Amino acid sequence: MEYTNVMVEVRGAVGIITVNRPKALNALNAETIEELQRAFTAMGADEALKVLILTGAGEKAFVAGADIAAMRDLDPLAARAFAYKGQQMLATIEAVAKPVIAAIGGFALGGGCELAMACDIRIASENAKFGQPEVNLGVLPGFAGTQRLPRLVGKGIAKELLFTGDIIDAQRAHAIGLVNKVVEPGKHLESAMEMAEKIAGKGPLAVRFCKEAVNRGLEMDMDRGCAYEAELFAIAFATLDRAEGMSAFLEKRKPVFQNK
Ligand code: DAK
Repeated sequence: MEYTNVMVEVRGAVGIITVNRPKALNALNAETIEELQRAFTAMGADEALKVLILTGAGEKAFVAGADIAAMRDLDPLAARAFAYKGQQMLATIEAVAKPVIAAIGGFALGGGCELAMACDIRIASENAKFGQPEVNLGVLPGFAGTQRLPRLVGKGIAKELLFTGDIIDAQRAHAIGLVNKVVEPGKHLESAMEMAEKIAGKGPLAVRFCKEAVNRGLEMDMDRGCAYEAELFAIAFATLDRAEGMSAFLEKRKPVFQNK
């Protein structure tokens, strides 16, 4: 598959997707969004891949936001098409049936912060910076930042960041729960790989059901969420991997999961 703004790489059971426009700090134009959509759809459907990592090329940025130069002259209809493209791409990341880890070095601003929030887990380098600076441009976040940020960090802190447009460092992002882990400068991809390989060794269907249970369950009340979990638990009992996992434990050996 041909890509211009994105690079894809496979390392064992891990697929790495890199936004590759370092001269524009990996800002998202329509072509990049469309290529990310294709890359996540293709790697999401590849059964050999158990975990995906999303990162940005160069040392300065994960993604510095939507491409302001490309957005400036959009008419309302083109802006709507751009919004749909972006929303569809983030929905694809969220729905892909395997974990997606964002490995963040440098700026994750605006659409870049929203992209990171659509991933399941965020690992940041100490030099990473986060923010929703859209109010500086006279707009509000358009890739669901007003929805995902409060769900991750709570209403009060989300409003502070949205209203002020402040840019925060990796330590504060960690303290408020925006990122899972902060690592030495430049080690974000390595650390994401380590976590990806650990997850790739687990029962892939069980991991997939965990992602589905958390994502869907959070849209439900507690009773329905628990009922949904019970349904997925029942389905897990129909898998070969469940039988293998339990037998391996009782036989004191490592399980060999088949994704079946
Ligand atoms: N778009 C386009 N180009 C960008 C960019 C961006 N977001 N961010 C940086 N660049 C470009 C710069 O123009 C510069 O290009 P050249 O001048 O070299 O050609 C190059 O990258 C290097 O940037 P700087 O020279 O500015 O580097 P500095 O280290 O001085 O500053 C910075 C780094 C990240 C603080 C600064 O570049 C900056 O403030 N960038 C803008 C950050 C920002 O405001 N991001 C939010 C963008 S708004 C929507 C959905 C989503 C969105 C909107 C609508 N719909 C549903 C319709 C999302 C909106 C956003 O993300």
